[in-house]
Amino acid sequence: MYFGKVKEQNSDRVPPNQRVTKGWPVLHVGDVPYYEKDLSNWDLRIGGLVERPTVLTFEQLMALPEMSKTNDIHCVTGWSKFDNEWEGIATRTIADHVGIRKEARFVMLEAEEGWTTNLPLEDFLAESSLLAYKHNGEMLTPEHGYPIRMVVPHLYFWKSAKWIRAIKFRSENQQGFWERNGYHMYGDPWKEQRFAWD
Ligand SMILES: Nc1nc2c(c(=O)[nH]1)N[C@H]1C(S)=C(S)[C@@H](COP(=O)(O)O)O[C@H]1N2
Ligand SMILES: [Mo]
Repeated sequence: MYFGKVKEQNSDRVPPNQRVTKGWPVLHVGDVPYYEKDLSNWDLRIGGLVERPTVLTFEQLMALPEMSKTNDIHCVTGWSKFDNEWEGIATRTIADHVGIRKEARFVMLEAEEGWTTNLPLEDFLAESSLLAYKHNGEMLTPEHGYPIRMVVPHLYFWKSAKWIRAIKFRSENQQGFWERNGYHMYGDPWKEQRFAWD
């Protein structure tokens, strides 16, 4: 049977105006934090509209059940990277640990140096969302978010905070760093929601 010109491989996996990269670009504002394996001063604060505001040490976080997910990521600057295997903690596990109150509708993620990004609670809790510490079998490098980064693969990758230090549950949707600087409040790559006016 003849199907005509072979369809561009994986074209249904590439959101509009993205190109697939094999490498893994490093993208952020500010300085990379280097912990030199000493995480004694590191913690993750989980608060806002929760039943049990919690501060987790790295060890306490590692004691939570782990999971792995494989997915594609899409950066707003135009690159996509396929088949990233992440290991970490399901956001659902975090949510159960602190007990999210019913008024909570949105989440603010806070990283080192006060960098922030916002997303709806539903997207934070999506089955594919996780707090990751490994990528393709290796601990994250400092440049890619060591010790822990957020991964929300179904939104543009700026929602996936590297060096995450706090998760705050909110009733209102507030702007994070890039959202204040003209980027979209939601950031769906399939709808090309790059900028506030998209
Ligand atoms: N803390 C922090 N996280 C961040 C950013 C940042 O500037 N600071 N940039 C975001 C953007 S725009 C992208 S595309 C991804 C890049 O992740 P990578 O460098 O591991 O590819 O991190 C996201 N997370
Ligand atoms: Mo990005």
